[in-house]
Amino acid sequence: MSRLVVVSNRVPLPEKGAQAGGLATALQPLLEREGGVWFGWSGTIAAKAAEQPARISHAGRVTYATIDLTRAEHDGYYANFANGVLWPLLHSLPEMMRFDRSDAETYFETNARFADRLLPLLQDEDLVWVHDYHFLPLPALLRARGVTNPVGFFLHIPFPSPEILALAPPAGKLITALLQADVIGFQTISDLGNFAAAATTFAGARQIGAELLEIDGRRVRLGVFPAEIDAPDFAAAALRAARSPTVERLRRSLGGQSLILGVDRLDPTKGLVQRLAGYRRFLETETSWHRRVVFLQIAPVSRQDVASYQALRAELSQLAGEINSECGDPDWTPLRLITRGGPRTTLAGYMRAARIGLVTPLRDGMNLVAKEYVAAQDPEDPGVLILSRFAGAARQLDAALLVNPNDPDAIAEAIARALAMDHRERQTRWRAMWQAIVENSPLDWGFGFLRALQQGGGKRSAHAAPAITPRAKPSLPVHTPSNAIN
Ligand code: GDG
Repeated sequence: MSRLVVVSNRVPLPEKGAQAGGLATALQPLLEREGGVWFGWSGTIAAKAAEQPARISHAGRVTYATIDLTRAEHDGYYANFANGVLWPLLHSLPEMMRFDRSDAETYFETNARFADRLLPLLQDEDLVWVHDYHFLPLPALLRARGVTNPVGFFLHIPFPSPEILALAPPAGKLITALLQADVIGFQTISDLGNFAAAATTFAGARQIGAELLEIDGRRVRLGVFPAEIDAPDFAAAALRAARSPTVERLRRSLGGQSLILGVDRLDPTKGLVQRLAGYRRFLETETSWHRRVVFLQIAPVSRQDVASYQALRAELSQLAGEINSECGDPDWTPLRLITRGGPRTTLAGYMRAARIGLVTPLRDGMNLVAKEYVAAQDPEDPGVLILSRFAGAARQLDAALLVNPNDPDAIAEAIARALAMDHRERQTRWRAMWQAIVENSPLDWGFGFLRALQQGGGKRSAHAAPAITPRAKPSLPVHTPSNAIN
């Protein structure tokens, strides 16, 4: 069987503990089961980083290989270009972008250093799977170093229209470099369509099939691979956690009030400012709900080395203070904002305790929290998911209350509607959403991509890559909506 080599900016090193973030949630089950190499940034900045080889450690069947970044690499590649230009642009939020040509240069140079450090770790039969916007040029940089292995790329975040992409000066260079991958995967069909349009516009590719491009006589396969969670497993974790002292404490603190819950990395794309405005509008217009409802927003700080993220944290704290001081009462605090993360299982228990899951990103590749909220519900008495129509997850979870996250009135109305929703409608909506996620898993997602890579890749290799065959699915307990969590 081929060895899997995953490349992602952040690597969930076991000694660092669980971190908030969808990429690790999606990938970890596959790596832990199949084994392989996980290569990326250590999370450390070091003056001598450029001279060091990759640091290797092992846990279970996974070999972790990480490199440090210099301060200049961190600032130019990671903070300024990946997170200050590509992240907002790919989320179609160009007003947040701050472009500087020297950052773009550092981004390409740092990608080249990642390629240099990865090269000695690669073996002939490896399947190389590169992840996300930090590494758009990596496929070309690996080819330039003679790598003939199948190289796949998956984008966890959305892909914008060519007009928006064009706002970043190196758009053509980025797309041309990425097209050196054999298979390029997206969360939704519209991301794929936007990419195909960009590839023809900026890189001279020709679309020869719905999911097939041709460039320089080579074929590049595109595909849609929506990121998934293990819903039965998460449901079981939520049921267990619901009985834990931590979740019991939260429940007691509510004193019978209905819980509205948000769980998001503290990130401008998650629509937290607009969400708080929507909740405030709800409190102003629906006074009969005062003292009967509490909104808990868990927003673990993320990318605090990026200035705009620090500013967002301060803005949210201020908005939360205003909501509580202006809409609250001496005996009632309508909003709890927590910027610390917690164990994923505890979050599962909180989700089960929540009457409403409020998931309103301005735009999101997929949004696994939405799927987790559905999985965590009690089938006999499920809560209501309020979901942004601009999250990739809205395509599968269209039985949620779908809202435009830019419209505080729409969020306020959806909250009022969800709180008033009768049991029958809650159950009907929940069952439809459960059906949409229960048959999928992160393993199927991963194997689906790797199968495509095996079929689409390997053509440059002198010898074909041996087949990667998914083993039998792990023996999950049999779950149906009625027996899943009882
Ligand atoms: C990117 C894309 C795409 C949250 N807080 C804590 C914690 N979490 C976990 C959640 C969930 C994950 O992090 C967040 O995943 P999302 O998908 O919601 O969002 P991103 O981090 O932006 O993920 C996204 C995803 O990649 C996968 O392709 O869906 O669109 O932006 O699993 O439960 N986990 C822990 N502590 C926390 O405090 N342990």
